[in-house]
Amino acid sequence: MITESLIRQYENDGAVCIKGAIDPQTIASVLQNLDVLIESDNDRWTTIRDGGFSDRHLWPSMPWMYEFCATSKLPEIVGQLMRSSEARLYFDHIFVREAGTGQTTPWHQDRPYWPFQGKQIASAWVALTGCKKDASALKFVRGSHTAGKVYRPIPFGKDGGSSEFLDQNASLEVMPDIDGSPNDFEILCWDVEPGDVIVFGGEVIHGASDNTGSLHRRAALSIRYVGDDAIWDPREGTDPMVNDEMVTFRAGEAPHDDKWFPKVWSVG
Ligand SMILES: O=C(O)CCC(=O)C(=O)O
Repeated sequence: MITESLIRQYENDGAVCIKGAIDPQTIASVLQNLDVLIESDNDRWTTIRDGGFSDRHLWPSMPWMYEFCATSKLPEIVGQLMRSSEARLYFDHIFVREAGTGQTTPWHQDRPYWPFQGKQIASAWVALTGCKKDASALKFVRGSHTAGKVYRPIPFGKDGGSSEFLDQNASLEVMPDIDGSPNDFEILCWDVEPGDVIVFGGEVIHGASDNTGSLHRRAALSIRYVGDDAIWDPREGTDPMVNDEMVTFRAGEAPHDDKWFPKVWSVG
């Protein structure tokens, strides 16, 4: 499935779309589990905005999620695209946007939110429903990962601490106004069907538009993996979901701890 030309495209653009990477039965089963979650416990959602839900890091407590992250084709796809000899699971991240909602995902890079340094850090964003370029599709600033810039992360969650979070990252450059300067940025975006997978690196700028133009819920599952060059860097203000107290390695070391970062794929 992963050719040399696709790897080069990933390296140049920062993101690639692989059509039909996950089979329909698997998608149906993930959607079923997701429906149970949405119906069962509204309080658990870490971001509740108008018509949008998000939750993450379910794999340690939900076997169905671990099975999907660890035994589907995803870790191999991501590992090969990163040219890594192994892939370790970091976390799963659900993004649901109801029909008609004006909620967007602002432009951002992922790696600045996470306690890691490294280039071999990537996400596999799995379309659980279809979506169109003009309604909540994921979009990227093509090649933005090659500029060597780390922009200031902005808080997404409903939990407090936003101003502290902003202070901790105040030294970083503010994200440019991408929508306001369309001639300065080349945008990469795909219409997707259930089972299509977009793989993108931790430093490419990405976001998603609202779902006002759609009559359907948009649901996606983004699975984060780390590869050979990932180094633990638990800086202030990074996501505390897995923190320094929990792991068996120290800052500057590779995250070789099978409890929190299980090795889910390796070459050969
Ligand atoms: O699906 C979305 O709206 C956002 C996805 C995203 O930002 C990510 O997976 O890092």
